[in-house]
Amino acid sequence: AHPVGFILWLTGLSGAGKSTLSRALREHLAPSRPVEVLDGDEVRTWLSRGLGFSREDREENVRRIGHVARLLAKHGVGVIAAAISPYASAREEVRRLAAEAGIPFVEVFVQAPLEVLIARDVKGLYKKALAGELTHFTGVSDPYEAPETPAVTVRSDVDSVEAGLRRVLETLRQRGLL
Ligand code: GGZ
Repeated sequence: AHPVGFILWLTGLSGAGKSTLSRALREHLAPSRPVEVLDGDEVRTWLSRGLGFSREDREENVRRIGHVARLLAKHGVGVIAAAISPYASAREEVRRLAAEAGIPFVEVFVQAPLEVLIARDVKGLYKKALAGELTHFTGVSDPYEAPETPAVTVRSDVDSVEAGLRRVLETLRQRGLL
């Protein structure tokens, strides 16, 4: 039978582990069903080329990701969206439009304390932001509105990728999406 499409929306700070968790989810799910990852970083090369990090541009980025996610999910794709998506209202808009289209929307909060992200700083962006060289950097010089009622929270500083993966899969299972 046709698989049920859904939107799994990963929100969290830069470096929190959204892309890593997305890849793990894709690898786990892809053998048995259509899956697509929409990663903010990658989306910004194509779909959202030219958009910056102002509130308006981030909202527009999130709106575009949400739109493509709906188009795919409508046809049975399990969509994994990974974007900082710092504004609760923008995430709620995606949720609302998904609901109106009858598409399950599952919000995942990929969480790690800012101190840990600053210490890791894989791309050196936090260092730049803290030095004042990057304005509007989420968590340092730009807001992040944590989800109040995510379907699931993954703590990337405490949980292994495996553990995070299991927790998200369990949530999908509980919702009858796997
Ligand atoms: C946040 C920024 C910024 C600023 C560049 N603020 O961890 P990364 O590096 O690889 O992914 C981040 C990405 C953020 O894009 P999103 O599309 O996820 O953001 S949003 O949902 O808010 O539209 C980060 C990098 O771009 N980056 N400048 N100022 N992250």
